[in-house]
Amino acid sequence: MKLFLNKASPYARLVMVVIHEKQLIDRVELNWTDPWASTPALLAVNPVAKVPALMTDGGESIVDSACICAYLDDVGSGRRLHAAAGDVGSLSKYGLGRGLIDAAFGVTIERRFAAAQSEPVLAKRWLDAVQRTIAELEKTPALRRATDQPDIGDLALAVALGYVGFRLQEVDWQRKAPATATWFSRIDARPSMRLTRPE
Ligand SMILES: N[C@@H](CCC(=O)N[C@@H](CS)C(=O)NCC(=O)O)C(=O)O
Repeated sequence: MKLFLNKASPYARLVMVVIHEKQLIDRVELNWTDPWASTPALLAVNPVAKVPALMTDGGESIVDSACICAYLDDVGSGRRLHAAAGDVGSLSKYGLGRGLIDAAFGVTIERRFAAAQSEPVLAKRWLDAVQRTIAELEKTPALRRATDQPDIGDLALAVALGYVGFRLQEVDWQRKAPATATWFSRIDARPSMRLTRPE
């Protein structure tokens, strides 16, 4: 398999975490790619010009981190990470984790590209979403139940929170959400998280 990714992308990081959790690292060739450069190699796999994008051994491309994670869960080994039918709790966490990644990434991109001097409207909106989501995590213990067997929802939330700490330091989320920070630090100590720190 070939994975197109970059080092800062939280979407690509979630895919890498799943690759490690499913013991697939030796089966994946990593293609470090700047999606904004829209290279022909990336466009050949993903016309949307985004990372992550996966080319399977059979030559089929799978784009979007959620779809790639679902595929890797099927072809990897070990414990299943995606929710069993009817596991609403896992889907709740997964959706919230993905939403938090979207919001934090949206703020980062809006800030990078907006021409205006003042705080851009979209960045303000998405920053509010980041803060609301972290407050929700903090007041909902069921979303951060201690576990040494994290599922895809736990991993997505942890990656999202790692990205907020990496790109939106002014949010200072660990001080505002101490219970969530304690939960996060346990998951963040896993090899899959340590091996995929954003830079
Ligand atoms: N929904 C996609 C989002 C992927 C995404 O937005 N990736 C960013 C990098 S973090 C990207 O490639 N952006 C380039 C662009 O938006 O044109 C996923 O889950 O994989």
